[in-house]
Amino acid sequence: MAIIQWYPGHMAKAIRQVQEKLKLVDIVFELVDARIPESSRNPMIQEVIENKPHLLLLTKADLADPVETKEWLKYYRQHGENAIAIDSRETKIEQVIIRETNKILKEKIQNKADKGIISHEIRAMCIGIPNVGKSTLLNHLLNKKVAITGDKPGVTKKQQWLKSPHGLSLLDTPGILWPKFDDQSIGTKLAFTGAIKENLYANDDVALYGLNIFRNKYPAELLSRYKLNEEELDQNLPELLLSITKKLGMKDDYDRASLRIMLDARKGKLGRFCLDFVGEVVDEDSRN
Ligand SMILES: Nc1nc2c(ncn2[C@@H]2O[C@H](COP(=O)(O)OP(=O)(O)OP(=O)(O)O)[C@@H](O)[C@H]2O)c(=O)[nH]1
Ligand SMILES: [Mg+2]
Repeated sequence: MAIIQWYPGHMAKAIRQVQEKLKLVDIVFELVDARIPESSRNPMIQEVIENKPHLLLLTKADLADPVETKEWLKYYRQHGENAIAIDSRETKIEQVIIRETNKILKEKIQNKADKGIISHEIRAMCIGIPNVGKSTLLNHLLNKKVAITGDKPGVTKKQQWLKSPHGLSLLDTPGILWPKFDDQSIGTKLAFTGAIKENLYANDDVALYGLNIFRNKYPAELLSRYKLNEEELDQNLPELLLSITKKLGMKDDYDRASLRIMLDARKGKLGRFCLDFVGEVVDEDSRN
């Protein structure tokens, strides 16, 4: 498997900028991808925001395996986190987020009120890995399209404050990836779901990794989308990829087929899926 590794200077700068702005905000909205909630959680971000009230938002929940999402929410809540699953493009999402924010900040708001400080403004910072839906969510909270969004990582280049009609002041931030991954599979999952720039990984490595999970967890989707039979599905992984390449009419261009598989998955054409499973994390916990 090719090594996915980088350390773009602007990521370090982005972390520094988050640190600088933290004291200005009441709450942090930490966005993770519901398909890979753990793998898309940046440990550097977690370290920086440790002592801040914070709401964990599992975005792209419309694309994630709903059974697994439920498990993840249970898991996070058991670990004392405020977590909800959302589709950032949903128009009604602002009501849910404002309700949760008020719940989390209730004590703080009350303390201020007791001191005679009545403020209707809540300042929040949106952070997370690239392409997780930060700017999309902000646009919905603001009821207008002010933040630039795009279906590729690295769209937002710098921080900007935006004001919502509901008394929320929001800080949009560029996506932050961490410099290297302890576990190579984390980088591969991030690549598969679209958080990493395309030129940083080999399509076939990433597609093969995803195919393996789909074959185990979501075989019906693979069978029907690529018109495979059970025998073809049971071949070793490179052979399975070649079979799919042929079925797609791409002869032996498995690189192109690999890209197609990833795009199909990202667009939901292979059904709703997860690549992180609560069971695996729990197993690790019990080993420690
Ligand atoms: N299906 C689905 N798509 C979403 C959701 N949230 C965002 N998207 C799409 O994901 C893509 C990335 O969204 P952005 O809001 O630009 O992501 P970002 O986190 O601001 O990305 P960077 O600025 O690159 O860090 C866009 O094509 C959005 O339409 C969601 O909840 N569900
Ligand atoms: Mg953005």
